[in-house]
Amino acid sequence: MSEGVLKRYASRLPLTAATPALTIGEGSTPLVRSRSLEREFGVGALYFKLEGCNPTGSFKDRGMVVAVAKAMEEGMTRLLCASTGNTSASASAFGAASGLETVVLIPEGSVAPGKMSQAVAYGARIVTIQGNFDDALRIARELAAYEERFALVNSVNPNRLEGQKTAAFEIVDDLGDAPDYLFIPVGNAGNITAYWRGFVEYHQAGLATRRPRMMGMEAAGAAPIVEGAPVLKPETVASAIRIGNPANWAGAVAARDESGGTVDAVTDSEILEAYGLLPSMEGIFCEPASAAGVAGLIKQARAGADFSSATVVCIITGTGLKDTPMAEQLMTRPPETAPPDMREVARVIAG
Ligand code: AN7
Repeated sequence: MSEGVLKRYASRLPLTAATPALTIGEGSTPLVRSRSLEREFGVGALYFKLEGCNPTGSFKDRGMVVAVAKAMEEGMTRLLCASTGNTSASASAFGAASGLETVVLIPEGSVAPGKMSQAVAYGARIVTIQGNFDDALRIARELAAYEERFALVNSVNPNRLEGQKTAAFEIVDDLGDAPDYLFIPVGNAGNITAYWRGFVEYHQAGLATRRPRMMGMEAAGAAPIVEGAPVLKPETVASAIRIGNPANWAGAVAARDESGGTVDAVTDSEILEAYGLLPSMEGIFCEPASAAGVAGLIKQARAGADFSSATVVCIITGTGLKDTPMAEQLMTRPPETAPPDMREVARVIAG
């Protein structure tokens, strides 16, 4: 039986006797070895952490379970978040599971349809904001300060990052040590901040002999950390990381600098290339934003970086089923049709 994040890592989370034992089956996601990209790009050992295997299809569930359990403990009755889609899906699920009302603010026209369907299915109040994610997050922060009993469950909530750091623990628990490099997409920069916290904590506890270089990847049209200034109109095909003013900016910079890593940008065409290589060469179907870390690895390997004796982990942050219209980008041959006759079908296949 799935134990969930709170139970598995209880001693390393900010829990008390009064924290409800909430879980919808999050955490303990697979770490799988690459079968072709590792060889193709000359990596010593390449692994993918499949965060799309969480119950709502993204890594957000790890932090959300802690944030919602703490909100319940504190007597909050409503959850509130701004989201590019995955946070709202996760908040809505945990809200439904714990009997709390959930209000989600999402940028109009920029959320993948699967993520919208999730908020609908879980019964959230959905307000589309006539602006971008950064506008929605600003309003969510103002609203949480203005109205009592709204628990803000964006990654500005410290409990979110506490939960998300457990993915770093799992990687070390699985590999027996930290990897040399961690490639990870960066949007609001909560996840890179949380992973770094997890690796540092395990290293300090003597459970890992080293800490990875943190390799954060922003989308080129939404790369405020790379450019050193907020981006007013962020644009990228990877809607999940279409964020121009990340809330955890300082955390990403600290992770980069303390680990000897980098925050780099990958173009939409680099993202879409990795988004296509993962399913066709590895059997991993993720959403475009989730391919950004892999795109960064490919970019650096092509530029001559030597990973030949390195252990590299790429975080695959969410499932491709969130954004099925995007998969049309991958279509090399449209589906064909045939009458219900074996010979006709054989003729079509032979064509
Ligand atoms: C698939 O759901 O910001 O750098 O509102 O959905 O921690 O923000 C999602 C972000 C990467 C970036 N991959 O993580 C939201 C939201 C996927 C994501 C990120 C997101 P952060």
